[in-house]
Amino acid sequence: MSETLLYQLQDGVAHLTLNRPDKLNAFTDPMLAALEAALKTAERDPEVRCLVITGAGRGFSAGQDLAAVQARDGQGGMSFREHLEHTYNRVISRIRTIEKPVIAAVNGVAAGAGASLALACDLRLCAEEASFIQSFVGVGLVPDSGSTYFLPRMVGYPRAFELAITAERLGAADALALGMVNRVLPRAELDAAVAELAGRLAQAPTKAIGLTKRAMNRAMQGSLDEALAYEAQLQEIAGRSADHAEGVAAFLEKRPPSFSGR
Ligand code: LHQ
Repeated sequence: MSETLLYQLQDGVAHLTLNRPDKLNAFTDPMLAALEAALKTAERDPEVRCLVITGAGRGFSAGQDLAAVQARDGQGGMSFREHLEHTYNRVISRIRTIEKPVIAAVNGVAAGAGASLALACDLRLCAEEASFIQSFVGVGLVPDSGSTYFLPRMVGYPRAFELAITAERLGAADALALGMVNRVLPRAELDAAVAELAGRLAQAPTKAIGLTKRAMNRAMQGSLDEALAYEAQLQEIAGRSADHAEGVAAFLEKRPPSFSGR
């Protein structure tokens, strides 16, 4: 896909690897463009039924490449709003709207927009040496790329606010205790655990999982009444899928289901 973003499809799982290991996978514009393109490809490809995002080397991502920011400032400054709208926001929106599960395999530090990217994924499996830093305040910025949305919803307002204004480095075990991540594993076991989960999800009823994601995203935004009505609407669609019929048939026939993703 690009030098800075590797893309590999294997057994229904699209692997997206941020690939600037010497800079802890800090984001540059070409890398963000490649990430957006990769997400678009994965969304459109019916062979893809699960996505995994990870980082090459010892980091997940250190967020925006600050050298690139400085270089741009030297050329007369930049509009942060336009930059976010054209790059990060598109990536984050795509992760939330793609109706396939997205796993962040957090292999190391996730800082600034790198932390936001990890938080935007549906599931987070972390290495014991992984950590999360809301680094934005360290460079005089507001948390962006979705962190102000996801973090308070995950850990509650008081802790989220504290993390945002202190840029405290949160280790994997603490992130687990706060409910920010799903599992923490020794680094040597992370890849196998991610492969097992992704493989399982790639065999699961993709339609139902996609609609579950849509429903929960909607529920996080609206009222209970809206959530109940929207669940009913989406269940109407899921209820007509081949995988629903297969799941019911398999249960009644006392055999394991064979889901096709349709
Ligand atoms: C880096 C970076 C980096 C460049 C490590 N850039 N080189 C901002 C602006 C515009 C619009 C959009 O939104 C944003 C959002 C943001 O993401 S703001 C937050 C940006 N990120 C940060 O402030 C984090 C900066 N990095 C760090 O604090 C540390 O590197 C952490 C704590 C992540 C890791 O520390 P260490 O494990 O001690 O590694 P290191 O600092 O030695 O870094 C290794 C190399 O990576 C080093 O390069 P070098 O050539 O000296 O070996 C760093 O300069 C480079 N690097 N982060 N964001």
